[in-house]
Amino acid sequence: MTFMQNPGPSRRTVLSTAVAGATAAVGVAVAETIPSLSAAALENATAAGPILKPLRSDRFVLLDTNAEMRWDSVRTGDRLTDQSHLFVRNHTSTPAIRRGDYRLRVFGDGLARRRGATRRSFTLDDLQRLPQTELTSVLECTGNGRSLFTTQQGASTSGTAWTLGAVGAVRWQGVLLRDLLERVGLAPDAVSIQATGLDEAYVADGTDHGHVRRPFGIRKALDDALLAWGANGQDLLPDHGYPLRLVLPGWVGIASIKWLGSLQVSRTELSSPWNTIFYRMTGGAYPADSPPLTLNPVRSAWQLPWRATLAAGARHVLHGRSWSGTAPVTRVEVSLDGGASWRPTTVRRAEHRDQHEDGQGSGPHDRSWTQWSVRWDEPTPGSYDLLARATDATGRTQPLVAAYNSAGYFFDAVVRHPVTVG
Ligand SMILES: Nc1nc2c(c(=O)[nH]1)N[C@H]1C(S)=C(S)[C@@H](COP(=O)(O)O)O[C@H]1N2
Ligand SMILES: [Mo]
Repeated sequence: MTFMQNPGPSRRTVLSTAVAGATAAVGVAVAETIPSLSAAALENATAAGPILKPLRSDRFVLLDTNAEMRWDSVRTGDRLTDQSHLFVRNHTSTPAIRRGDYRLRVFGDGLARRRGATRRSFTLDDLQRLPQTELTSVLECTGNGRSLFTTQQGASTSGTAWTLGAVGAVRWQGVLLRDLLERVGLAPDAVSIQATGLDEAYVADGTDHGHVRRPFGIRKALDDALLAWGANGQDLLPDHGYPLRLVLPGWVGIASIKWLGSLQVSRTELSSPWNTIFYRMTGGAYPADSPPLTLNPVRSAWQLPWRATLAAGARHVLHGRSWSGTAPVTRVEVSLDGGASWRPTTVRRAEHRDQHEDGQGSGPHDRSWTQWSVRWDEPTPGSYDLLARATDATGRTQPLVAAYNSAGYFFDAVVRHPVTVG
């Protein structure tokens, strides 16, 4: 997958629009929802907690050091997920990092050997002088939907018991990793890059695994990997990686390392516990050497409370969203009778195109989720399971049963969403 020429808006138009939008949006968000996190407060922050942003109970469900978005709080008009509503997955705690102290270190034997000084430590100002890019992607935890292995398939797993809310769609602002690597210089035989976070070391069951980090291949690095300082036109919130995070579009959430401290570029394959122990399939029918997980599967959710009550005899329009790590979702069918019969939905693609400042990298990528709706006229009283099944542009779809694995990754089965009509 490469970017293609795009005769779309000029780079200046795109960026000045984005900056103007950002200024307006930040003012609103700071005043209304995050009063304690003004720009000044971010610079002077000293305290760190598991999660710093407000977590209203009508928006989030708290799960240990994590928080998931409630699907019944998603409004149809909101195509993207505001950071104030975005799920948080923290292995430890959100660190307080001052913009002025921040440096991204780039090192390793996969960098070209050059005479003289090569810049290998970047401030945020340095990075923001490189060509800027905007892209939209769905950020989703590998374990999203995990609790459904238990509630729907009667199997027990380890890990955070998410329902379906460890997901959001975000328009990111940043610099493509390939633009940074071009400037630093890449060895022709570089194969692997390891991204490491600045949050504290992760200790589990008495084992210190070190800083959260995960390697990825050079192909993804040179394709669409983004170093992001902005989300939907605002600075990243501390919980989402301020001042800089990696974004690997379409890939499992763990690949998008927050509070990015360093990138090790290597001529040999790198590894970390996050691709050897965690985030690969174990148990069930999987072989012992199942590879590290990369692309997310296809999933769907209804914008309804779990066990929602709907009025009998009324005319309803039900809404939901579907997404896939591989390609846009193009078709969604639903069953309103527990799977006995299926009908098509009306789908609305969001059409978020990438925008690259130098005009060269602008591409036809569109990796946001797909919104859909279906009418349900005059249902009769009773208990129902609502089912939604999405298919992406490559033909990948959702099975009726998700493949069991002991860590509960990739619950991609069609979910049976219970509602009562009364
Ligand atoms: N440094 C660091 N990066 C991280 C994590 C973390 O705990 N530390 N969690 C990962 C996981 S498992 C997920 S799903 C996403 C969640 O991103 P969010 O909290 O911004 O929604 O961040 C990833 N990046
Ligand atoms: Mo995750």
